Amino acid sequence: MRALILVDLQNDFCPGGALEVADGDAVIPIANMLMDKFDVVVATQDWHPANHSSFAANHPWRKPYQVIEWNGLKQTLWPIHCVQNSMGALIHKGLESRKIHQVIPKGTDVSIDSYSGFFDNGHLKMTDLHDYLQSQKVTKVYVMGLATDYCVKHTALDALELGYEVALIEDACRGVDLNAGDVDKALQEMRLSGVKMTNSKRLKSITAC
Ligand code: VGL
Ligand code: ZN
Repeated sequence: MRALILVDLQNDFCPGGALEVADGDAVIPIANMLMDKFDVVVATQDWHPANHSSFAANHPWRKPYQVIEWNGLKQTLWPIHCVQNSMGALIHKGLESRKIHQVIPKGTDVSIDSYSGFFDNGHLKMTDLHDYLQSQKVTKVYVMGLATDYCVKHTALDALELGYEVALIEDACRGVDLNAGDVDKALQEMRLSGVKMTNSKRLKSITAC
């Protein structure tokens, strides 16, 4: 079985949101077009408690986008985003969300961030995503969403590590590019690790992926 993984298609990552990704909402119609073509559709949802350690506001004297060491891990500090039950955390209203079979919350633990849909950033705990995909007999995952250089990249790399065949739908991702070149670097890293690159045009022409 093949699964489409929609990464963090949430208001806060779209234009006007707290951690907006340039042109982030442009991938929503692509997701809508692709969902019917997959056996399984899952969506990850960044879902932080208000006191989350990835928020600069929760660290005295720190500003967004500074990098600190936190519990032995490098942590980029972010503006407050995707707080549980807030508007910003909602899946973008343009997404045909009834076609999503399973939503996977992540980043729920105060003390550790979780870019990947599978593991937290320390690879200490798993979300339910792997179990769910296993229960659906998924062997290949197609990854798309926000942001290319953070949650998309880590989700794709962890999927590889867990033994899935992984394809990135390149035109259906947008990145933060905090430092110019970050997105290109992320794409390169994925490619070198074994993630196959594809695009929505190619997938559109086939009835079932
Ligand atoms: C993300 C930064 C912080 C993402 C989530 O979805 O890529 N980036 N939280
Ligand atoms: Zn986050």
